[in-house]
Amino acid sequence: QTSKLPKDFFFGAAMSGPQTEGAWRRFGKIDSLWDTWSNEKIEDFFNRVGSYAGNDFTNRHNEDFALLKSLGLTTWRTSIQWSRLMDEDGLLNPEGAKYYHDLFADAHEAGLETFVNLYHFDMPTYLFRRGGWESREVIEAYANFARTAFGEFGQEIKYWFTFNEPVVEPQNRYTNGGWYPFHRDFAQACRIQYGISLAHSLGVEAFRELKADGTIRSDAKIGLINCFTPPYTKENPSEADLEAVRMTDGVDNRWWLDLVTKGSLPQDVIDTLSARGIDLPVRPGDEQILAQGVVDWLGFNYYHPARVQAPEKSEDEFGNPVFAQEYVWPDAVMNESRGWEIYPKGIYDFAMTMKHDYPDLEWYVSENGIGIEGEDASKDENGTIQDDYRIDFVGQHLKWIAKAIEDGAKCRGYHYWAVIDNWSWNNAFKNRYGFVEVDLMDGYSRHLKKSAEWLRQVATTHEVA
Ligand code: BGP
Repeated sequence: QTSKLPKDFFFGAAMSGPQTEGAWRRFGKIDSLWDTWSNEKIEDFFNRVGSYAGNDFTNRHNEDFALLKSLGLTTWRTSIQWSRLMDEDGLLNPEGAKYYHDLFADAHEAGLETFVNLYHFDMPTYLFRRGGWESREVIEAYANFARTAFGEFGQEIKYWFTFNEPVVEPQNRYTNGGWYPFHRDFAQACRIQYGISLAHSLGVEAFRELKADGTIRSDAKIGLINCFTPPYTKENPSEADLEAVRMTDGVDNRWWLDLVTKGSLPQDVIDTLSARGIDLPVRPGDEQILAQGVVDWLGFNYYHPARVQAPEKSEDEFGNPVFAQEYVWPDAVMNESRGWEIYPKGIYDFAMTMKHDYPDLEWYVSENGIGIEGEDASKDENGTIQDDYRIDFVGQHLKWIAKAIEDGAKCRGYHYWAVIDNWSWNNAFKNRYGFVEVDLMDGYSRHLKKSAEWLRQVATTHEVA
């Protein structure tokens, strides 16, 4: 049965500066943590695979904008790299500013509305060395960066976001230790999550001030993007399983949802952390700062659900408290390339939670996508990648979104990650997400995959067969 999406529902492409731009140390760019970390991986450095090169977007952005347009998309999101817009003295880098003015003008010219996010895991390295999100100086530096960006692009850009997935950086850097500097320290992850919450709120405060004095256009909106992973548990859960759900939901979702709707953090989560010896570095005046964090709308990145149950051990081998343990649902359909469960209904469940708990808040799906390894092997005689699984994946998610909207969800649009293959944090170019292939062996040239024509149909008709 064909599902229909509203006429004013927008389709677009999600991207980030560090994963696409490349142009390392050009236009006055200083290093972000990704540049520094990739530097340590000598092979990638010499092959120019990393945040150095992204997907060659800086050199090809006009071609890419034309491609997005030809696929029926009307919007796109990128991030302004802090390390490109600002210098080490915290002052505007004029070359970086010109870089983004030109980029946004070209997008506009191509007929695309630009959404701007201010932070996509890309801390400037010198600020990381000064304590990162645990340092008040760095939090202030972010507020200064946000204020500078609003001042510079406030008339050009309508849709702003303070952060992409603020929960992921503390998790990947410190809870799981999978990203530089590869430590596992849950208390530190919590302190960082708290620091980002303050930075977000100061960013929103600056936005409101500059909108009130006319620096920012009057129709502009500020939001936050997060991966609000809905947690599920076993059938007939025990008290302890439900407790695992409460804390997973509390730290990953409610923390941010409360911040952006109420201007405060969930007390039950703070109390539970405190009972386990984790106290947030709260200072007098913080409550007033967090109260500024209320946004106009939200972005929701959705890739997979969380399946959690009571942990077997209450501490890991490093002495960190453990509140929940992940498990594989017996009926799970997996994307083996990424190790993520495919569960399209999760998008609907989140939509219904939003409708119920935060009924006034508008939102859009700011990322959703499937990254597959070894797509090359499926090329037909014309060299076109046969990615039917992508059609299936996106189609199913869009159908659940259509149903959610019918049932009253305030979901306004959909951005796919990543319409054009790009560089990824841990996996470089191993898993490919695009409707458009990037051929690394041929100077990053672009080629449509089979699914591109399908996307064009859907985005132009707003119908999903
Ligand atoms: C999201 C990030 C993106 C992107 C995506 C896919 O969490 O916002 O930056 O990378 O996940 O994940 P990955 O590249 O790790 O496969």
